[in-house]
Order: sequence, then C-alpha cells, then structure tokens
Amino acid sequence: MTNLQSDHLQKRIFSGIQPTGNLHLGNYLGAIKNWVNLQNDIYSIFSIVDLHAITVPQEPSKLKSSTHEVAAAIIASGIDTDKSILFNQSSVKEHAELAWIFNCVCRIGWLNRMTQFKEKAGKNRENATVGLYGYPVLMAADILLYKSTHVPVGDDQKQHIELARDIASSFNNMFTSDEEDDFFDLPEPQIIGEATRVMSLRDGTKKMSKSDASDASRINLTDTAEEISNKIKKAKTDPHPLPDNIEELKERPEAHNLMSIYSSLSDQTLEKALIEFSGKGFSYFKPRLIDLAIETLSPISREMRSLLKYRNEIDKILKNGEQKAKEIAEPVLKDVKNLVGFVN
Ligand code: AQP
Repeated sequence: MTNLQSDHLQKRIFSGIQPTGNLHLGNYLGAIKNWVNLQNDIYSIFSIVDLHAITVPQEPSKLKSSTHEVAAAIIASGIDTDKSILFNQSSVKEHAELAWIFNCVCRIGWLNRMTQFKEKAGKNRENATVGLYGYPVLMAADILLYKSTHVPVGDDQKQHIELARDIASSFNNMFTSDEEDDFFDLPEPQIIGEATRVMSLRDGTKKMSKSDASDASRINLTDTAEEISNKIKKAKTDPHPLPDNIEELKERPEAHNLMSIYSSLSDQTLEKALIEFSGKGFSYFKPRLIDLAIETLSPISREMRSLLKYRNEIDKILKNGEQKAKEIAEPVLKDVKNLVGFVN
C-alpha cells in the first residue's frame, strides 16, 4: 500500500492558475486569497498550469516570463512554499500521461456540454485546438493525480470540477470491482467568498479576464496605486444610489460587482457592506473602494517586484515544488497504470 492510499481519507487541495498574462483582481479574490487562508488547515498543492496555457497560442519567451510573474504573485500574496507545494505543471510529466488515460474514460458528449470551451472557441470553433477542447480532461488529471479532495476555484470552474467528478466516478466503475475499492475520491469544488465571479469594470455582465483586450476592464496585481484609482474612477456604474437589499443590487450588474469586490476585500458579507453604503451614491462609495483596493494590492505588487529581481530564486522554489509534487504523483500514476492493465 502506498503512503497515499493509507491516508486515503485525508483532505488535500489542488488548484492551478494559467501563466497567460497579468493576474487580476478576479484571480486574486476568486482563487489566490482563498488558497492563502486554506493552506494552514489543508495540505495544499498549487500549480502554474502552463500546459493549459498553450491550449491557445502563446509567445514562448512571454510564457517563460509570465510563469515567473505568476509564481511571484502567488508567493507575494502569502502562499508559504515551505508549507504548500508550488510547481510548474509541465515539469511533472504525469499530468499529461494521466490526461491521456482520462481521454479514454471521458465521453465526447460530456465535453460538448462545457460552456467555457463554447465561450473561448466562439464562432471559430473549427479552428480551436484539440487541446482547448480537451482542457477539462487535463484539469481532471491535475486534480486527481494528487488524489485531491478539494479544489478552491472561482465560480467559472464549477462545471469543470463536475466533469472531474464524472471522470473519477467512471474510472472507479471501469477499473475497480466494488465501491469500497474506489481508487479516486470525488473532488469537491470550494467556491468561497463574496467575489466568486468578479466581472469586468467596463461591462458588469462579462467576467474579468486576463485576455480581455481592454486593460481598463481589469485591475492587475501589478497596477500602481494611480492605475487602480483611475480604473475604479472610470468603472461603469449607473445613476442610482446603492440599494438596501441584495435582490435589488443583483439587478444592477455593475453595482453588484463593485459591492462584491468591496465586501470581499473587507472580509465582510455583502449584506453587511450594503448597510454601510445603502442610499449613498457612487461618488461616496468609489473613493472608499479605491482606498481599500490600494491598501490590499499595493503590498502584493511591491513584493512581486522585489521577488522578480531574483528569477533564479523563483526557479529554485519551483524546482523544489516539482520534487515534492513528483513524490505524490509518481506512485498514483503507477497504481492507475496497474489498474488499467499496463505492464510497467
Ligand atoms: N473573474 C474572475 N472572478 C473570480 N475568479 C476568477 N478566476 C479567473 N477569473 C476570475 C479564477 O482564477 C483561477 C485561475 O484562473 P486561470 O488563470 O486558470 O484561467 P481563467 O479562469 O481562464 O482566467 P482568465 O483571467 O479568464 O484567463 P484567460 O483570459 O487567459 O482565459 C481559477 O480558479 C478561476 O476560477
């Protein structure tokens, strides 16, 4: 029995982030901030998922520097790499190998339901890469390679985790004889906080995203205080004062978005934040949001800049994470291959 099988019931977190450009407030509030809080209670594995990044074309030299920047952002936000594992996905080849096995478990019909593929491929579906289509299968491999039980992510990833559960369950049915021998636990999404889907500052119905052509649509973790202030000042709003109840707020996408960001940054519920601002206009609310955003993000971007002066040190941290990740991944993949019937 491997160590991992003996601690079958222990909780374990896996989550990843793509090195596809500047990280933004959505990545921070939807994912990284929660990772920082969870790492003290649950053994955590975090990955810079470069194999996912190349599902859309990337410029090679830019991919390298984005990988360093994302690692720096994660560490600067408070991930302790002595406590948690932080590594680069492509350095652990077992991710790709398990993804292939899962390709032979996952059904085309399941992938056809994935809304993120439909959004990202858009009208140009025939020209999208096979990798973009199979992205959720690789994500299932990322999670299950570490027998992870919990996956803290933003709301947009919920459907992919449901697919990972379907793949795990199907694998168990195909390769183990009864429920007690189930090889994989079904991973649970952890969608935490008041800002699980941060929206664009220019359009409250669109997700804040690294790939949005308008830089004004997002607050980057590298933005200066002045940039943060200008972006929030220019953020789209409506002419009404803030309401006193959530139902009304939800009907006003931009107001809902900015209030959700405020409540997440100030670690309070949306209800509580509304008490502070109900009846007030955006000219009262926005300066307070600006102060809070600068107060939270400036120390992170300062620390990021300082870490990025020593890229060799970041490489060492990633290499160390790679070793630790392999220690878990190798025996799991060996067991999977054995169950599938490979001679190895
Ligand atoms: N707007 C968001 N609100 C809340 N959470 C978000 N996340 C992303 N955008 C938001 C969460 O951040 C984690 C890492 O995301 P990712 O980098 O792997 O990819 P993504 O979801 O595709 O992010 P982007 O910014 O939209 O990237 P591009 O533009 O490159 O496609 C995940 O946990 C995600 O839920």
